Amino acid sequence: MTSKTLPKALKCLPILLVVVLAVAACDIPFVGGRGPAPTATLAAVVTPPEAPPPGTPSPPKPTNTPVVVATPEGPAPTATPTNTPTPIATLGLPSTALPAVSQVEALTNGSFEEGFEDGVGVGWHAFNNGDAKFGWADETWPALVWDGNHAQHMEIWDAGVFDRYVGIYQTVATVPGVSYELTLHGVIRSNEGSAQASSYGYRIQWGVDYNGGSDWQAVDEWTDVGWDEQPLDAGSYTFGSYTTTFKATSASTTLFIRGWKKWPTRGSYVKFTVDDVSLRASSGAPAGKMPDTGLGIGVIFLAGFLGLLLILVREAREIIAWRRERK
Ligand SMILES: [Ca+2]
Repeated sequence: MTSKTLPKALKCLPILLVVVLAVAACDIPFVGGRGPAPTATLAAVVTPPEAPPPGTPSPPKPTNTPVVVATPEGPAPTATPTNTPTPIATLGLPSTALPAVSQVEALTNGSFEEGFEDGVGVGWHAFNNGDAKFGWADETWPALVWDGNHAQHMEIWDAGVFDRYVGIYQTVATVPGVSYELTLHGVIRSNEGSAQASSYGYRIQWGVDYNGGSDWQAVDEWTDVGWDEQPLDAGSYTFGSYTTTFKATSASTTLFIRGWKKWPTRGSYVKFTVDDVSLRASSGAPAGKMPDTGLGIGVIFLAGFLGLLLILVREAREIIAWRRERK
């Protein structure tokens, strides 16, 4: 070590100290520090009703006029409904490869306030499996509207065979690998008036075609939303609310919602109401920004701080060596 080393080292020291002090003075979210913990608790939270509960209108009769479609020669049911729990998407650490995803509503007319065509909400399509009579309508009875002034009404009657389905679906643009939160609200009404009386004969389920297809019978898994039926003319109703998440696997995903009449009871009538259906990205990141977990910034500054310490140690050793050399 020569005598020229010392001025260089001493010249660097103040700068390094200033940098270290500046880093220490900043409120930097180091890992394990005082920054807020990541909050990835988006899965399977039942949304509390925000809209006022259905009122008690009179007279207690629905005012909708369903569009009837009789299809006596429909194919035999091939779907095997299951009531297995909904697969909940896993929420891991943010990935640098995660695409920018808008958290705006993916569905069109999910609240059914944007009009109907032939009884089906604009943006949605209808389906059924025949061998019964089916109807869709613009529900405007306040007791059966969750938000706004309209809801989607669907019904089945004159069913002489098992497992009749009536439903709606919509295909939306999605981002592969991103989790989406599905929310819906609704009511099931029947002649029998209760799940016990009908032997759980009427259910609402949802399913997804992860490739954006329109064939409801190609859906691999249907999930029950857990709502039990209520009397046809109760006057006021308790809305069911349901929230879950699933992960998109392609750029196009189709959401199916169906009402299910299990038993061949021709004299039994079932009416399904669905409203405020929502599908939003639940793990997306605003464009150009990583999720704010504090992890990335903390690691960067921690690495910088350790680098500065190494430089200081090295300079100190050089000073000691220089002093020994002078002696
Ligand atoms: Ca509505």
